[in-house]
Amino acid sequence: MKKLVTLILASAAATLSVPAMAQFAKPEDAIKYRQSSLFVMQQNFARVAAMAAGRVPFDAKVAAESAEVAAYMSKLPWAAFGDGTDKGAPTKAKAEIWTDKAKFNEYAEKMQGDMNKLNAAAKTGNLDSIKAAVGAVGGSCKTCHDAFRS
Ligand code: ASC
Repeated sequence: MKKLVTLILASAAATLSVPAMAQFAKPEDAIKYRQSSLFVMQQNFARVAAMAAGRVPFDAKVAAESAEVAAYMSKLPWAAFGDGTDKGAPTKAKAEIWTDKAKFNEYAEKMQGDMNKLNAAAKTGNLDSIKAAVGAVGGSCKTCHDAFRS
C-alpha cells in the first residue's frame, strides 16, 4: 500500500513538474522559445484587441480563433524561464524574474487566467464582453512588463 502511494505520488509529481522543468539544450534555445511563444500569443491577442478598439471590423469567427490560439500560447513561455536562462541571447528579461519568482509566477498565472476569460468571451461573440476581457489582458501584460521587462 505504501509502495503504491509512493508510486502514485511520484508519477503525479513527474506529470506536474515536467513542463515546469522543461529542459532546453542551451539558454539561447529557452530564450528563443519564450520569445517565440510570446510573439505568437501577442499577434493573436493584438488581432482581437484591434477589433475591440474598433480599429478593424469585428469578425466574430476570427476573434474566437485568435483568442483560442492566444490562450493556448499563454501557457508556453513560462517553462523557458529556468535558472541560467537570464542570458545567452538578446533578452529584455530582467534579473528580477529569477530573484522574485513568486511575483513573476503570480503575474504569469494572472495573465493566463485573463487570457482564458478572453477566450471564453470570444466564443460567445459578444463584443462588449470581449472589450472588457481585452482590457484585463492588456492590464496584466503591462503589470508584468513594468516589473520584469526592461
Ligand atoms: C499588446 C502588446 C503588449 C500588450 C500591452 C497591453 O498587444 O504587445 O505588450 O498588448 O501593450 O498594455
